[in-house]
Amino acid sequence: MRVLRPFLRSPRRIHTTSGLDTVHRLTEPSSWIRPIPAGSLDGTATQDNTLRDDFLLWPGFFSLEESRQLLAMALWKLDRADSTRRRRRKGGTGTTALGQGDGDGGEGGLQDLFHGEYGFEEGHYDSVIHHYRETLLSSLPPPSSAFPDLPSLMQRIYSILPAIPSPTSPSPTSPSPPSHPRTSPSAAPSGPSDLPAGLPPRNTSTHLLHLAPHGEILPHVDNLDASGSVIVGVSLGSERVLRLRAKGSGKGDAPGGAAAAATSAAGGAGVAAEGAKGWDIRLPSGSVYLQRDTIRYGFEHSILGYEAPESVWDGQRLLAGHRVSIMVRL
Ligand SMILES: O=C(O)CCC(=O)C(=O)O
Repeated sequence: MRVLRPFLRSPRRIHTTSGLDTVHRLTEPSSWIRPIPAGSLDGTATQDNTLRDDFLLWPGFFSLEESRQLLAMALWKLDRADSTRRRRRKGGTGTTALGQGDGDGGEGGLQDLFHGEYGFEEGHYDSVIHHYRETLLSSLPPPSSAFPDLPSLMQRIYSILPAIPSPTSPSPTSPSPPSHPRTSPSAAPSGPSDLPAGLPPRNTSTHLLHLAPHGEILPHVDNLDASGSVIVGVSLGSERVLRLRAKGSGKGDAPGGAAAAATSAAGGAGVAAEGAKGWDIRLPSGSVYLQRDTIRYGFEHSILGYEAPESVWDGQRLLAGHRVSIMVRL
């Protein structure tokens, strides 16, 4: 039996008056979601109603001002974990030029918050993710005028998590600390669920991920040992395309976890694999998506590079720029 999900009945579901805050689904027509191959409406399992709630998108979950606060907090945290920026601060050699890529992204892209050079990880040939910085968010920064509403904004993100992990979640009570969602071990927080507003609920982990304008994330399934059946992503900064592709439907795919997916993705995430079935999802700044169960385990997800043919939407190429995601895993 499926668990009753609080986000379906929560009054917090509606946050703005823009109309973008309504939830979009893979199973319903949406200007933010397009099936692959292009024009197909029967990609693998669109008619399968179990997918109805296994991917949800709120294109306008956060307003521009709210997104600005979240991004300011995320960059503050990421900069503190970025040893190259720490070194530069000490030496006083910081620069105010846009980081690698000179993205624009318009006002909604919040590119004015990105300053100087960043210590991006290149990612090795067999890595899933390229040109990024990442850190765990285990505590909120001290109060600041740059993000006065931070606790309540974080609380809104956590409020869309289901209260109880789905029965399909693998070993949620594993005694060992969870490993990194993609690869290496990490110490994820695991506090009581009645923590003060804005702190991560029990058994969740929250990561901040800064993708450079020239970065991309190749198709993968998150590490099965590192998190359960629900993944929530908040997008801040420049727009990107999220691709969901049925596992094994791409050319050369092998069934398996992230490692197999990463290997099969070596040809590049930007190109639609022959025979791939799934969806491309446009992620504007301030949007929030949730993937769970069938989509979390049966589909690979990737963030396409800007040069990919599919990073064109309604005939216009997305403007390249920096993007930060807040990834919450339950
Ligand atoms: O940034 C995103 O939306 C996706 C991140 C991702 O795929 C990951 O962290 O494994």
